[in-house]
Amino acid sequence: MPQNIQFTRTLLDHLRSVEKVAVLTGAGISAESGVPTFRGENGLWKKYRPEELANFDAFMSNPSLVWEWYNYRRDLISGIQPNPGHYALAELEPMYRSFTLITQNVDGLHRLAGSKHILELHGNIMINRCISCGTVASDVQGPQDTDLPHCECGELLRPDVVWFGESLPERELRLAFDAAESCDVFFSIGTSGIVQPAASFPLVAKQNGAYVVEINVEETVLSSHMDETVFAPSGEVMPQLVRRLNEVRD
Ligand code: BJW
Ligand code: ZN
Repeated sequence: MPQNIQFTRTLLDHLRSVEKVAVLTGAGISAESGVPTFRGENGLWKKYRPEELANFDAFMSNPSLVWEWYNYRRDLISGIQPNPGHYALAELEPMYRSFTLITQNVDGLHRLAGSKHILELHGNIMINRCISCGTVASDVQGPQDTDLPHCECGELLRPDVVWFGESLPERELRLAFDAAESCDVFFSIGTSGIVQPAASFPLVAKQNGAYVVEINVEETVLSSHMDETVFAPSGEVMPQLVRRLNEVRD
């Protein structure tokens, strides 16, 4: 039975009057769909930390291992659905003149839930890209048994995601900074706030005068910077928030 979430009058009043909302999501928003988060108790895959697998050197020194991780995650993601947290964000979007959904997730669940203005900061796990010529392959097939997938140019294909030490896509990064700088309310949902540059967006929003809200099941390194924190699962919090906003002003 979902708990009854209390929102402050300040937050509800803001959300009923402002025009620009920006949201940053992380792995936690997909947790209730069954996608494991990166960090924390269930965050490890075969005892590897994400930092050990999500980098180019790891891929080049053991592409089979890294492909095994991505294939495991692709299989998992292809069998799951968005949860009420994703759907509530899609419902929130048309209520505002400007609504930007910045996601660190590569699972595509926001799009599946119906969100439109999405910035995928870390790419999309279902797409392959050549490590040499950059050709993007829409064929989502990973390696079969021991065969590694190759581009027509002969080089290895990799998942089209952003690994540690790599630049984020330029357009998405610029639009995300713009949204953080110009929004009236900023939500940080289901992210540990450890990975840069995404983790800086809530702080940028706050420095520029936004009302900043965190939704997470536990405290994070960002919590103390927030105007408001709600410590409960996003799949419970977000639908209740949208319901409150749709109620006649009391
Ligand atoms: C719930 C919940 C529920 C659970 N409801 N909540 C400045 C300072 C220090 C270091 C750096 C810096 N700038 C750059 C760096 C280096 C690096 C970095 O940040 N390192 C840190 C570890 C310190 N950053 C980079 O390298 C980035 N590139 C870059 O900056 O380029 C410029 C540059 C290049 C070279 C040198 C310097 C600069 C790229 C980062 C790429 C991250 N990639 C990954 C993998 C993507 C592909 C894939 O999916 O495989 O992205 S790593 C992984 O972490 C993934 C995630 O998107 C990302 C963030 O994780 P997230 O989403 O926060 O998940 P968790 O698991 O950490 O947290 C889940 C949260 O949910 C928890 O808080 C739970 O409590 C909560 N939760 N259930 C609500 N039901
Ligand atoms: Zn190629």
